[in-house]
Amino acid sequence: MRFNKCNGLCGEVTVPGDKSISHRSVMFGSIAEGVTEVRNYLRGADCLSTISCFRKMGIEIENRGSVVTVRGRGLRGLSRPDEVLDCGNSGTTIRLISGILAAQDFDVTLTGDASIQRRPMKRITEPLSRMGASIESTNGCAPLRISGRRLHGISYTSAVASAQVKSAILLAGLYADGETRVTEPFLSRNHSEIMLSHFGADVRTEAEAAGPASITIRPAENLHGSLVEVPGDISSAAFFLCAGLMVPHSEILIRNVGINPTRAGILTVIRDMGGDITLLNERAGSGEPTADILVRSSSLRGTVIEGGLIPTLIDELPMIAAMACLADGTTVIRDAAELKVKESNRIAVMAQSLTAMGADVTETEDGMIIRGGKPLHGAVIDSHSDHRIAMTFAVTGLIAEGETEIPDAECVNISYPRFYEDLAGLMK
Ligand code: SPQ
Repeated sequence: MRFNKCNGLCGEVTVPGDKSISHRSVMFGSIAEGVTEVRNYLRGADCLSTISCFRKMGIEIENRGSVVTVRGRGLRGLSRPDEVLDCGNSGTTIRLISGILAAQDFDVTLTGDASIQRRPMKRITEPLSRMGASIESTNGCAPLRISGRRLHGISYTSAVASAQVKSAILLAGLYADGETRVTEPFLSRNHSEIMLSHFGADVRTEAEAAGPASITIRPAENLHGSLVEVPGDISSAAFFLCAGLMVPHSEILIRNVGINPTRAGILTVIRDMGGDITLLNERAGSGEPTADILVRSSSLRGTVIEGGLIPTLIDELPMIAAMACLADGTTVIRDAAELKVKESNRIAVMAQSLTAMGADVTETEDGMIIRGGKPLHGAVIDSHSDHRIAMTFAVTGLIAEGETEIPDAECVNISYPRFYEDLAGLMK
């Protein structure tokens, strides 16, 4: 796909449902009793992988339009799949399902695409093994061969603030003897805690402001199916937020965006950079706060992004890094080494690709230093089949001189199948 300089982006856009919340609604609905109705389910490839895995374990899941209905069979109601469970490109699917499968009374193998088979799984297999799980892996990566076992609660301190690690352990904790406690250096996205409570689990959080957080779960007798209204994904909205700020003469209203504070760090960064955004119509749905966001083109200044802010905007950092190229002054991103183990090494890919477009970017061990203000020019960008990289450069191509080409642009299907149509719909 090719992108050229644009004169302005104007109008309204409604981004698709939140990926993290969509995954969890089907997973938790499958092990709950009764029906879970999910509205605004994300129909991206990752969330379809989650549906496919649970169908293979005997769960009836209807998928009509944006409503998904899950007929849960209870904590012990999954059946042994006849085949390997393919999690596709989805880290959330493979890591969270592992926590559930560790406690079943059958054996199962989980795998995924080439990217998933490179991503680290020791971060979940190690704590789950401590709980009594039996998991074999190849050099700490997928495929994972899980033999269900009786589990016991543990108190675990995670080196990384990762919602996938935390959620895998909490899900195993539902089945364990005794309490399970996970401590993370900073609170990562808390959709599992919110939704598990909503489904009747006993989950408690103790979090220090900008410090460690501990989450405790008690074993459950059962969960009850529920209605889940999925807000729009702030990680998808991020591309329009930054596009609106970066492209001159723009004004975009982004409707129904989830603004859970554990996800909304990008709003803090935009304000720190002097960006013009306004939150309208703030409301709460299924425990997840939502708002419409109005964004206008702005002159931006550099900032420092670090510490406890990082987990609240981890997936937005590629887009933020590109936006920082336009800012006055230097932007420093640190404490973000986790970016190296996503769908691609997002530090290396961003530094190389932005440099190819003329930006002044230095790659560091745990982030980037971006000296803003250098004019950007078009380039051919290898997205490494990473949806967030492809969307970042589609937006960056709108402010560069000349043409930007993204050859494997269709990888946006992972989280935002209509992305290019929605972006084109805003062009003047
Ligand atoms: O699911 P996957 O592939 O890991 O997706 C990504 C993404 O960019 O969409 C990361 F590559 O999002 C993760 C996110 O980075 C989704 C997620 C979740 O739903 O729990 C949590 C974050 O990962 P982590 O490792 O920090 O928990």
